[in-house]
Amino acid sequence: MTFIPHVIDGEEVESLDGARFESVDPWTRAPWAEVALGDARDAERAVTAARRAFDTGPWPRMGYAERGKILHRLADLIEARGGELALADTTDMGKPISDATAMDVPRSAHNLRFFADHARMSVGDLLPMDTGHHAYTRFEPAGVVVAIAPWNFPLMLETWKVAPALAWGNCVVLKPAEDTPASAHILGRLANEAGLPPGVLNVVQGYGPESAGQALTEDARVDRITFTGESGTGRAVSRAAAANLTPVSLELGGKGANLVFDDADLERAVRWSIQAVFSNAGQVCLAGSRLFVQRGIFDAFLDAFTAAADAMVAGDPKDPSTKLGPLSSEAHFNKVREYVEGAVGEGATIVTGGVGDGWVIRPTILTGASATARVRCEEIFGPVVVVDAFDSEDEAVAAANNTPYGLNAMLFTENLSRAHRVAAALRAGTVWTNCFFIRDLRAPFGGVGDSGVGREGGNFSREFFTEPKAVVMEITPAPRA
Ligand code: TXE
Repeated sequence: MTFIPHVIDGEEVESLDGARFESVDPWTRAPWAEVALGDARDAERAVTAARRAFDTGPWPRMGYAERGKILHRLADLIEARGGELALADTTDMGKPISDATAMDVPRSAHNLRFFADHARMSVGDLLPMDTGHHAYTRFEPAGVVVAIAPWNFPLMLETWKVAPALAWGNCVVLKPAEDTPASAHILGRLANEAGLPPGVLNVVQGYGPESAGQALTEDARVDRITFTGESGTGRAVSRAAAANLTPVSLELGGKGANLVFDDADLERAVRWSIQAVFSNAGQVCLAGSRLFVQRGIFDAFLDAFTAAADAMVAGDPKDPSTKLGPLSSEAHFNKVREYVEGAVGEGATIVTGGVGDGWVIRPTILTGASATARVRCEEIFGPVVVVDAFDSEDEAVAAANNTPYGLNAMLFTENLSRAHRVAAALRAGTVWTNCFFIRDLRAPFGGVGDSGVGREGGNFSREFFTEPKAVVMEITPAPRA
């Protein structure tokens, strides 16, 4: 069986106590790899390596251009090894290989290229003062960054965190989710090959609570923690970080609203709405899992939406024609299945969907769910959508905002004023109008309420991963002649 080690201080290593765990392929439902099971001592070893690399190594002292060259080389290697990386994520968590190849891998390379260039071209403020002084800003690396990643977009979210941290001169300890160790390990290996000095990017495998993940959040030598995962876990990470006053960036769960108005382009609204809730088998924090459709087009929309959902090819994620794979693990499959099976008792009608082969849940569309139904209120993280009709714009906005989450929302309309009005009224970190998932990496990304704390992307990543320093200078007046 394949063995997946840690990558610490430039070396591929076992856990100190030699412990291992198995990674299960959710399609075959059989273990496919043995993984080093990191604990607090392995986490401690990785932070020590990162600390040394930061305090005494060349990485934070290099110019942006030189660092950028190495990060671009890493992006080249990601592209060259795209097939292996895509297969790693597909085998670990069941995402369709076509998505991993067309989306996750190119976006991961792009994350590195974008942040390498962004850091190099970034400009700070220069503030001429009336008092005869001037002030300017230096963006100095924060130090040791811990990046804790989830399993739904393994490589893509890991690079989203690692790239800006490295580009700004930090040294990183990455802990991938226990369900998806493989692509992070390859990333660690490629980082060595690209020429990152030892200790600059360390990958510690293992679990979160009372294990490697938690130990990383409690280590006082860590300067920043960036986390993506469940909102409850975000609270635990935040509590641990507070003990050391370590700044955190938290990207948490969501229950995205998708508003389709009468005047929407129906074909476009259906196409994006399908993508929004069924891509990656709905295991997307941004999923548009609450769909509100204006009454005038409700029936026409629901017919077209249901037909498109039924047409999604479900099955073996390694088959390039598959659009919907299994859920990431047995535990997660059981959790989503319980939501679907419980929905009817909560007043819902299952328009289409239900349990498929193995750990597959087919695209599931529910109508009529009660106001307090769990399927309406909780993040399911599966291919399940609750659909409701609405009459007025105000009613739709109020319904969309009726959630503790606020990661993102979508709206479909051809009315320009309404598009801007509703985008402004929605309580969310990102609003997509007539599209979904399109990102400019300069834009802020993050959520309000239970969806997170802070923003990343472009200058927002710069603020988080650096210690901005103000330098104030007095300009001596010219001596009198
Ligand atoms: O997430 P966790 P899980 C949601 C989704 C899913 C649920 C559970 O609803 O069903 O969360 O998924 C590490 N200290 N999302 O269990 O537990 C853990 O090892 C430090 C939403 O995978 O949040 C992993 O690396 N680290 C989501 C990472 O945190 C800890 C993406 C995420 O795990 C830790 C994934 C601790 N105390 C799931 N506990 C999104 N918003 O994108 C866990 N970890």
